[in-house]
Amino acid sequence: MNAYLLDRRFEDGTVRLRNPHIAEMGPDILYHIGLGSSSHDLQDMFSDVRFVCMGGTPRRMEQFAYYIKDEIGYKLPSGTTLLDISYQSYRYCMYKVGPVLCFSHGMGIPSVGILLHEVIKLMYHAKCRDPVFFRLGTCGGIGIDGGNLVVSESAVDGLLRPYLEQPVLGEIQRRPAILDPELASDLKNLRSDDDPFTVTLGKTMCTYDFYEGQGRVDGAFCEYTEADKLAFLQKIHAANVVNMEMESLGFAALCYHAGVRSAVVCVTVINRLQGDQMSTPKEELNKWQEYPQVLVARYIRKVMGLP
Ligand code: R2B
Repeated sequence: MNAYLLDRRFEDGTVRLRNPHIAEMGPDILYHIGLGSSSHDLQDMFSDVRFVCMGGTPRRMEQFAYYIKDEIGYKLPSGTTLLDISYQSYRYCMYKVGPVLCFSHGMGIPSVGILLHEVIKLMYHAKCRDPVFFRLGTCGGIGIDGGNLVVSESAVDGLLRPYLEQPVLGEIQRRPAILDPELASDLKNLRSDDDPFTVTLGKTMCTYDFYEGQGRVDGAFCEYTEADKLAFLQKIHAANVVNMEMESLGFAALCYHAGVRSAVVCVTVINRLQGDQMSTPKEELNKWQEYPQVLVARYIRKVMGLP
């Protein structure tokens, strides 16, 4: 078994829930994704899922669902379109394309965390085997120009600490934010020489805020200088931080705790050593946001044995 997983899941690859209450409970309502263990036959609907792909916005993830459909040659019955399975929740979107589940996760650790609790339980109820989770996102590069990919080798918080902290019952709970190193290196190796992007493997700083939390000087408030900001960015760059975003710490910590292999692939939309403002034209940004999808689709095709 993959060393990263240790004994956190069952021998047959199904998800071992680290919550004794769920088995004792009656129906389990997956409130934010509009599903439930008694209202839906989750095993029938989802047991074939092998890849769970998440990204910030519903539009991008709908687009990814159609892209992966073509990439894996998944045929929809004629005259039909993909349906947002979670449309009743009005929180996250969710599309199923054969063995691939696509979700939007919103912005920040709390949003991705709520989704992960419910998707991990979904994997458990559906008895999915060996699911692999991906976050496909955007980020600020540290020393990397816009339009390039970063595959996170690990996630750290704004103090360079490699774990997720949150108060639970009045005490601080700490969970290590560990990503699967083998998966990260497989993804990096899938870059081809014709690609318009580079792929860097490195540490990702995950923050609780986009403005002051990432040392920007263009928020509504700022109590430091441009020089202070650059000194901080250079300091974290020297500690091998190559990008900044707002979900990887929660994503890595919860997937690792659940015994689910996971990877974070983000496209840089700005080089933070050169500025803060997002001035790249929309069309170019849209093009760049397809790059994580290209790499993850290649991985999925490879695992599925597609040419
Ligand atoms: C990247 O982009 C969003 C902020 O604009 C946030 O979700 C992130 O991590």
